[in-house]
Amino acid sequence: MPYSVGIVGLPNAGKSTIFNAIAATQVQVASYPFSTINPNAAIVPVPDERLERLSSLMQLPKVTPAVIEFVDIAGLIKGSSQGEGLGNQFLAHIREADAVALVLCCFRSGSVTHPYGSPDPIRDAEIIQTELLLADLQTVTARINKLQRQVKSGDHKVKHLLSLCQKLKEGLERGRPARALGLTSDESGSLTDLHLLTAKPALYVANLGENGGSGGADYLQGVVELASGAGVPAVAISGKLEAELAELPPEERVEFMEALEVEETAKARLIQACYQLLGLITFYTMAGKKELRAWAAKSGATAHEAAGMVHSDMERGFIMAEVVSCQDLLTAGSEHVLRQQGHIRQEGRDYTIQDGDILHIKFNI
Ligand SMILES: Nc1nc2c(ncn2[C@@H]2O[C@H](COP(=O)(O)OP(=O)(O)O)[C@@H](O)[C@H]2O)c(=O)[nH]1
Ligand SMILES: [Mg+2]
Repeated sequence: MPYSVGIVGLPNAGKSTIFNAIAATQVQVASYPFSTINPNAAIVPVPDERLERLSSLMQLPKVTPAVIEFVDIAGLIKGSSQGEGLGNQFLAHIREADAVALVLCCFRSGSVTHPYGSPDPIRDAEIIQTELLLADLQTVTARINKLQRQVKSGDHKVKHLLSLCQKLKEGLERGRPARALGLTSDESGSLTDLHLLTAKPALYVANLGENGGSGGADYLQGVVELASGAGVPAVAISGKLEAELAELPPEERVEFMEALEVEETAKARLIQACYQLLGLITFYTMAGKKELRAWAAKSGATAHEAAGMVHSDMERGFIMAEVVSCQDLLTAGSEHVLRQQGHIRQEGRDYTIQDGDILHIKFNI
């Protein structure tokens, strides 16, 4: 399955509007045949300028982008962590996501009611954060109770885990999300089965009105400061405008964007920000000169792991990878020139793939 981002926020923050704008670019990718079953989930291509340039250079019959999944999660309200509203459902869906995008209402509208009176993105972010913290506190407390029963056996590992969970609980009680507690990767690793909501990478999405709207700039400034204080990214988007753009036929969309003097839609920036948030880099393959394909891999993935993403046969029979940087190929203009220039490297299974690598994997069948 592709890496996924859960869209979280208060009711009427504009989650579904943003989701629909993003979902309009949905693609059918053969490897993810179940992508259309859940109407609240969309598998979308990651906007990739390099892929476009490679595509026009190489002219292969088929081009497949890297994808990530977005999930429109039921609205969260005060008390969701205690089962209010659609509490349990929303918690379960966030648990399944690899990262969360927190949508904050930054628009005033006569026709849209705000669940707590009027927009106040800082207060709203706090409500959301509190619910996520409370949900995690429940999870950790339940685990501590279980570990306390087990620790009597004197198992060293259990003891260690118990003290880690206690440290985690103290942090959560102080209002600190798990991701901000400075856990080592070993510590985080031993807590993965808790699926902590506040351990997931998060970003703030400021949903602005169509033309900034009244107070929009102030709201945005508040969100930007909040995000930088919390060490998370912030992205501004006008959900309604993006949803309207997404409905236009492509030619009209271009005209519209030119009129607005925007080159890249906020939607594209949001998808790219989520891609980075997930810790993903892109590598490319050109299978049998038939398909140019971009793949999303975790930063730090090895050539052998990349081979496994492409095909299990390649993973099993891996011999080596011929590696070219996408930039070198675009500059040289052809593989032939690259070869002459000696820009094609041969790398072994433990090679750490770099963003923009083009891999040609050699393997035994
Ligand atoms: N004026 C304005 N209305 C918006 C904007 N974004 C969403 N809305 C409206 O707010 C209402 C709730 O949006 P929706 O996406 O369903 O919110 P959700 O509950 O978070 O999924 C809908 O009527 C949207 O049309 C915006 O940027 N400006
Ligand atoms: Mg909705």
